[in-house]
Parts: sequence; C-alpha cells; structure tokens
Amino acid sequence: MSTQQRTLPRHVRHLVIGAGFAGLGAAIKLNEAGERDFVVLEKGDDVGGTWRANTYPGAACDVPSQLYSFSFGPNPDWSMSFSPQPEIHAYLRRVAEESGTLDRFFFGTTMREARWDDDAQLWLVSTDRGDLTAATIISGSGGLSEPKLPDIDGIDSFAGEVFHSARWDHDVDLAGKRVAVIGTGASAIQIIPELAKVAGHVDVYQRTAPYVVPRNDRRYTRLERFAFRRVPAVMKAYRTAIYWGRELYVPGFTFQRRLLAPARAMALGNIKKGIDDPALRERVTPDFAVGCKRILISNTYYPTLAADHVDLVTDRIAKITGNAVVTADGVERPIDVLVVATGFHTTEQPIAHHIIGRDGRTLAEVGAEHGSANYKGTTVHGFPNLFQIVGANTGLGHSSMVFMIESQLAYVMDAIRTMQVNHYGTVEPRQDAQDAWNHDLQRRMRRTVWSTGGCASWYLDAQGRNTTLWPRTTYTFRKLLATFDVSAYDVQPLVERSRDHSTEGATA
Ligand code: N01
Repeated sequence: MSTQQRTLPRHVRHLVIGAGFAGLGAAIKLNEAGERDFVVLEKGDDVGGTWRANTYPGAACDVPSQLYSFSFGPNPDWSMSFSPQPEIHAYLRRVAEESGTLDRFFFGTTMREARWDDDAQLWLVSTDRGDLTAATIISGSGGLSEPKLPDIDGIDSFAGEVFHSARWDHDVDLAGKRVAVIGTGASAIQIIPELAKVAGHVDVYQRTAPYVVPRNDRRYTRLERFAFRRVPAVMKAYRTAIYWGRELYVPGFTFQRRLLAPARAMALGNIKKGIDDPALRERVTPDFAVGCKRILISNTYYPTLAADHVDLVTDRIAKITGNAVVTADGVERPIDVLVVATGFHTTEQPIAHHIIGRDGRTLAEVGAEHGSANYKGTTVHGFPNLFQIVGANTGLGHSSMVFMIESQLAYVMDAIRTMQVNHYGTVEPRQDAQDAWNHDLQRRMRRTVWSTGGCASWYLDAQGRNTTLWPRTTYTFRKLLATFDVSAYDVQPLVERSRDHSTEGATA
C-alpha cells in the first residue's frame, strides 16, 4: 500500500500503533463506534504486521484459518485449513480496504517516543514524521515483531548471505547452495522442508528438539467453499467447532499434564513415520514434557531431516567463520548462506523502551522491576490511557491470537465509552488491582506444563516468570474482559485543556 505524504495531525483523540491484526482491529472498532478522531502509525509500508513481515518459504498459520481471522471479517475463500502467509496477508489487506479506515493510516512512520503529560492528560508523541498529542494510545506493536539474533562468536565475520527468518531475502538464489539453518522452532520447521527442495545441502542446527505433530492440513472442497459463501452459518459452525476443539487442550497445559499424552504419542508417531534411522530418531526426540514449548505441526519436517542432502547437527555452535559454522567438537561445515531462525524478543518488547509513564520511567524499566506486570493484559499502573493489545500474559500456545485480540478490543472500546460518558480525562489501573491480577496469574502458572515441563522457553523472562502466556481458557479471558471494570481504576475528570484538544479533531 502506498505511503502517504500527508502530514500528521497535531492532535488526535486516539493514537493506534501498528497495523497488524491488533492495530487494524482497533481502527475498525474505533470507526464502528463513531470514534473517527484517530490515526494509525505503522513503520512498515502496508497492513499485516507479522503476516507482512514473515514471507519466508513455507510461512503459514498453524492455527486453522477459520478461527485465525476476525469474527467480524469472515473469509469464505480460505483455500486450506491452515492458510499460507500470502493468503493471510491478502485477507488483512481486503479487510482494511473494506473498513474504510485506511485514510487514517500513516505507513512508513515510526513512533520514537510517547511521554505522558499528567497536567495536560495527554500523550506527547514524537515520530519520524513529526510530533502529535493523543488522549489515548492503543498499542498493537506485536509480540513477535523484533527478530532476535543469536550471540554467536564470529557471526558478523560471515562473508556469505545471512538473514533472519522474519527478514527473508528473496533476492538470494538458494538453488544448489549449501545452507545452514540455526533453530528448530515454529518458523524453522516450516522453512527447512521448502529450503531442502532447492538447496544443494542443508545443515540444521538444533539446540532443543521440538515436539512436531502431524499437520492435518487439507484443501477446502469446492462444496465447502460454496457453503461458506452462501450459508454463513456453516462457516460459523466450523469456527465454533475448531474453537472448542482447541480449548480442550487447556486443562492439559494448565494443570493436568497427563491429558497431553495423546499429543506426545502423535509426535513420537510422526518421528517414527518420517525417519527410519534409529539414531536420528533419538536425536529428534524431545527430553521435556510435551507442551512445555509450543507444539509444532508438520508432515514434512521429519522426512526432510532424513533426506541425504540434509544433516541435523546437535553439537553446540562454537563459532562462525568467514565461510563455515564450527561446532564445539571442532567440525567445520562450510556454507554459502546462513538462515537465522532464532525467534523474537518476546518478554521485553522493544516499544517498551519508548513509552514513558507518569513518573518518568519507561515501560521497560517498570517491566524489569515488576516482571512486565499489567492489568488484564491491557493496562499498566503508571501509564494512564495506555492500552496494550497482546500485552503480557495474553499469548497462547494452543489457539488463535485473533480471539484474544478481539477480547481486548472489546475491553478497550468499553473503556473509551466509559471515559466519554463520564467525562474522565484519565483511567489508570490501581496498583492493588494490578498486583492481585498478577498474583493470581503467577499462582496459576506454577501448575502449568510451561513451568513444570523441564524446558527453557521464550515464554519465561530473565527471572523465570512466565509473562507471555495466558494460563486459563480463552473463554474465561473473554468473559473477564467483556466490560471495562472501572472500579479497578483510578480516574481523573477531564481537564479543560485536554477537552479543547479532544474537540480539535484530526485532519488526516
Ligand atoms: O522462534 P522460536 P520461531 N543457538 O523462538 C533456537 C510464532 N510463529 O520464529 O529451543 C542455537 O520458537 C531455539 O532453540 P531453543 C509462534 O508463536 C507462528 O520459530 O531455545 N539455537 C529454537 O529452536 C512461535 O512460537 C507461526 O533451544 C538457537 C529457535 O532458535 C513464534 O512465532 C509460524 C539460538 C527459535 O524458535 C516464534 O517462532 C512461525 C542460539 N543462540 C512462528 N537462539 C504460525 O504458524 C535460539 N535458538 C502462527
């Protein structure tokens, strides 16, 4: 989508950051509510968020598409049960175009800093396109937006092509090349089978073997797609069935690990089916409880590892030279291209360094002290009128993040309604309400497989606290966020100065 050359308004009532599922959803919901005084800042050149950025070969959703889409934007045209990235990106573009909100999006625009001004009851925001003020910020900057690069000795000296999975370089011709992939997470297991189709040789560097269950993917039949289009109730029934099927995983994750035994059996069966060599089978068999890390899905990953031109390397990487990866056992494996599929900065989101609250500290500083604590995954004490979509402890290992995003958007919209009706200038969660919320979360977390399953994962922060996942059903999350519970908040009446601002309106 083209980058507008318009100037930013000096003030808006609502500033939305990011144009992925969260930011786009926020724009649509604001618009629907008649809150038209908003802008969306997006550093990329298009909507789509993670589905714009991740274009690696094989990129696809591992949650069924009927559920991994907006409830208010059903798509009868999904080709597959797990749709590929280009379809998801195209879907988001279509939803954006049909929403009639794109004139308020500023692409190619990075927010540099947002600083709360208590007297004015405003966020003072600087961007690389100019400054503006906003009464509220809805941040949809995404938990998986900032690639994490491995700290491996000599990696900067590598003379060949090197890129992260989320920054795929499509100009690099991989045909016949020797390629190394570092990582065996959700991205890597989608990349490796595609890479092996074209590369001359692939070395896969595995630090921890993941659980990979079969991917029950299939193309929707013409009859199904006809029914989705003509009888919306059919599509809704699919979505509902997928939703509840996914919810069945929750007890296994959160308090009764034994219920995940079928998933383990499926993963072990997948290994057996895909790999004949007993030694290789053993090396890809995880040594922790299933579910402790994200359960991955693929039919092609294990057979690819078994191919003659693919080597699984489990020795620790000692260093990278100008043209090779050297493992701790001294073996040097020459390569032309290095693909780094090592994940993202998740527990500490980069934007947190740029949002400065009431007492002059950044979200990152406060988060470091309080373990990214927030209230209902959405609001933070000390940061009035800030709403984070996909904030701490809203992530999922089993179901659709779009469901969580919509739950949060309902809460945010009710907060905005409450502010308007009561002429509140600020809402800020009380410290005691936030503490009680987090105490309960961390208490529940102790029993989960993510804490007890014997693995190290990006779900945990530097202190070993799980600040990433939601430890209950998504149904419960939706119920808890259905209405804005103003009793958990400190509120301030609207000051005259910001009332002036709020009627000024945007001219985007
Ligand atoms: O990243 P990851 P990802 N040396 O962090 C290894 C979502 N997603 O991009 O397990 C060597 O999961 C690391 O090893 P270990 C989804 O939520 C969704 O794959 O830490 N290896 C691991 O194997 C997912 O969970 C879809 O020991 C190093 C890998 O790199 C999230 O994105 C598709 C290393 C990183 O795995 C992230 O997935 C794809 C080092 N220094 C992704 N550092 C959907 O379909 C890290 N590793 C929706």
